[in-house]
Amino acid sequence: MDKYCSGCGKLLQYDNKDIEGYIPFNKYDDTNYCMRCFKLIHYGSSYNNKEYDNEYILNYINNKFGFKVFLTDLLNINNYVIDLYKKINGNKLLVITKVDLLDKTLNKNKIKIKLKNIYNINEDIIFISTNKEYNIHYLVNYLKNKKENNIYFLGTTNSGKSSLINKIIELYDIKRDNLTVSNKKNTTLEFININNKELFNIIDSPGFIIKDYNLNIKYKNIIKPITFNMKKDEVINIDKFYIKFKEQSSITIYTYENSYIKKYYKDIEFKDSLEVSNNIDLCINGFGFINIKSKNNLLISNLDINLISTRKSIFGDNDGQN
Ligand SMILES: Nc1nc2c(ncn2[C@@H]2O[C@H](COP(=O)(O)OP(=O)(O)OP(=O)(O)O)[C@@H](O)[C@H]2O)c(=O)[nH]1
Ligand SMILES: [Mg+2]
Repeated sequence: MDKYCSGCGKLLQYDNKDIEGYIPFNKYDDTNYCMRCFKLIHYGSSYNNKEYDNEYILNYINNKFGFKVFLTDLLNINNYVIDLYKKINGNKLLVITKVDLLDKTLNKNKIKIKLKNIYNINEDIIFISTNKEYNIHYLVNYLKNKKENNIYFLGTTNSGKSSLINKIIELYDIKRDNLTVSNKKNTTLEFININNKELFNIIDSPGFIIKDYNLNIKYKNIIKPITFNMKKDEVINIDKFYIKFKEQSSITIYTYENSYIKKYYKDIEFKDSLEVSNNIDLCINGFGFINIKSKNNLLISNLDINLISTRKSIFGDNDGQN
């Protein structure tokens, strides 16, 4: 009988070690995990994964009945991610994960209202933290009330889908091996059905992939907003990229706190430019966002312009602080 990896969902096989689902023949009967998951779980390393493209996932999901939960963390909400969310048909919910990473002074309720307005979201939005078990029971009860047999957990890679499902398995005593979780992209490789008597049928999924800024940090820290006053023609250097402000403005950077930030006048070559209006967020996929208060003309260096999108600020005029 066919056997599937409990961690990533791939069909287990002992024929080809270069193909996913591989497990040596002598281990086949004793384990429920493929070699790749074993390495991810124990050493945090793995070989390259095949990626399902976003269209495939959307197509698959849009042909299924059930309730759909879309996960993303706050720093990764941008036009590209919301566009994917909007392409999901049927009843759905937006879940903002990893709120343990948010500075306590950020007002989640205000952010929720802003997000709904800016991105025109009619569905509910729920904030959770799997690590801190924040709102997990609330979310499960919310989903129970939907009275659907199948609940699909979708979202960008690394948004925390499998971690959340593992937590639900633990809290509701569901008899099931843990799904594989890692900070690498594309950990889950298939749609994985978790049948159970305790709750609804849970389906994990391969994450959507979005081209993003490769922020080279190992551990993601609490997001502490940092504010600077940029003078006319001043340059800010964040991690590997530079932005020059043609006009004076206050700016606030929302990213992981150990990103390297420096400010100075510097004449370097700027390839790209971008005009922005008052009080916008400059979203950089995979990095976070920069709130820019005053209308500006930005010169940008060493940053792929395709990773950038702008929106009205999610913090309004008072920075969303309590
Ligand atoms: N700080 C924090 N980190 C979390 C939380 N939930 C998950 N993570 C981390 O986020 C990373 C990705 O988690 P996964 O559960 O593998 O994400 P996924 O959405 O299943 O990813 P794919 O399978 O690649 O689509 C891991 O390093 C987790 O430890 C959370 O509540 N707080
Ligand atoms: Mg996963």
